[in-house]
Amino acid sequence: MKVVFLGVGTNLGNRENNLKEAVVRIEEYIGPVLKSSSVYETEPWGFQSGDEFLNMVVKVETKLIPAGLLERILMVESLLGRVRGEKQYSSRVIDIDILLYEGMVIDEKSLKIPHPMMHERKFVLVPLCEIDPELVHPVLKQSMVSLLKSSKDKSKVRKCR
Ligand code: PH2
Ligand code: MG
Ligand code: MG
Repeated sequence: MKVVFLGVGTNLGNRENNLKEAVVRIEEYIGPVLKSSSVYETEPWGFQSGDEFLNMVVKVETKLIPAGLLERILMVESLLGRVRGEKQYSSRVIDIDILLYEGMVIDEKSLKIPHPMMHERKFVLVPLCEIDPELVHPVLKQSMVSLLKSSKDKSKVRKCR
């Protein structure tokens, strides 16, 4: 069994419901959720939109290898109604990202682990710190709490439940 951290985000439709549905489908298709963070309302990062996000992080146990995990994530995203456009960033009903997979480092075109931008994003670091502040980034060799302290991200991240 492997332990993975997934970032979950939504800024369209019934956001609370989208998160709940995502967690149910993660348990069904990926593995048991060992821990989940609070839900945070966060400003769109990297693009302009009036639709704020709800973000959370879950710690999941899984038998899946990284490629299989990615496949299941894409399946769960489309099950929840995700349609992918051409733009790099746009509003979406659900986004599930692999943040960390054990201490593994993968740098392939279709799959990069750790998530290449996780350390720059408060909407990831704040919930990660809530679950496991001492968790060490396998490339940067710094804990989540130290990454958060040195983060330059000024965007708003507010705990809502
Ligand atoms: N996801 C993005 C781009 N920007 N901003 C926030 N606040 N939350 C997200 O989940 C998010 C984002 C790309 O996946
Ligand atoms: Mg994302
Ligand atoms: Mg994604």
